[in-house]
Amino acid sequence: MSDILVQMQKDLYAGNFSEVETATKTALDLGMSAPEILNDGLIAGMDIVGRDFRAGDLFIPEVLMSAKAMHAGLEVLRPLLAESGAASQGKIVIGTVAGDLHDIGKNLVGMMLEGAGFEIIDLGTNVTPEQFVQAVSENVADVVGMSALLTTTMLSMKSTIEALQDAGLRDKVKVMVGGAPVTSKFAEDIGADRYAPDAGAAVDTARELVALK
Ligand code: B1M
Repeated sequence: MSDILVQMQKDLYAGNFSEVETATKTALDLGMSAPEILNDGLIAGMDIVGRDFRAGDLFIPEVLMSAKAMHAGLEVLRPLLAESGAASQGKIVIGTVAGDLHDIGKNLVGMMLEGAGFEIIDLGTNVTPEQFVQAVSENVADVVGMSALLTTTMLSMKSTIEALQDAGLRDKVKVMVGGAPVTSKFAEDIGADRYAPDAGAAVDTARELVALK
């Protein structure tokens, strides 16, 4: 792997956000593609952070600094990942479920969907079932996408699907779920239409869901 990506991973780990931002720009100048920098630099760096967080070698303030550094790199890549001249492919309401503040994966999914030509209504993090329902109704969304990173918060996906049912909207909107603890079995169990394991798959899945409407 190139030295710049190795250094980017180290800077991300250390939370050096301006260095990560600069390295992302430099890697682009060197001719690397946005997906290569994303996967082999930023996501690979965050995987190491996740491993050491789990092992108790890193603590929340340090992980927050790494997340800030990841955001700095993602912002540089955003226009490239979101590059597309295509007409709107459909409207997607997206958010991280109630009680959950993890937004890096959700943001990445949003950027990739935007790049594929979807109109994105991003509700942010800690989104309650009621907020999802209101946004789906107001925007007449084709798909609602929910992200969860915690085993405790993924249950809110089920509550949201129930709230959509109660509001009479379930047969009008497709439901896509994702996030590290989510599986296709879980998606099926809670009555979601699809599970997408990563941001690339989310694009294909969203296309498939819109075609089914
Ligand atoms: Co937290 N955290 N965290 N954390 N954190 C995890 C998730 C954890 C696995 C770490 C660990 O123990 N190894 C663990 C969860 C354990 C569990 O429930 N099984 C954990 C924990 C426990 C916690 C706290 C409870 C810690 C505490 O307070 N004691 C706390 C909870 C706060 C809350 O949300 N209420 C907490 C807090 C935090 C920070 C705030 C410090 C920070 C978040 C900052 C931010 O997001 N702005 C943070 C971080 C950064 C992580 C790790 C290290 C990295 C997550 C990440 O951004 N990954 C994470 C460990 C890990 O996952 N390796 C961890 C990179 C991102 C690109 O991947 O989000 O998986 P990911 O997204 C992927 C796919 O999952 C998928 O596509 C994305 C791109 O390919 N995807 C979708 C995601 N959403 C999708 C939606 C779709 C489709 C695909 O359709 C709609």
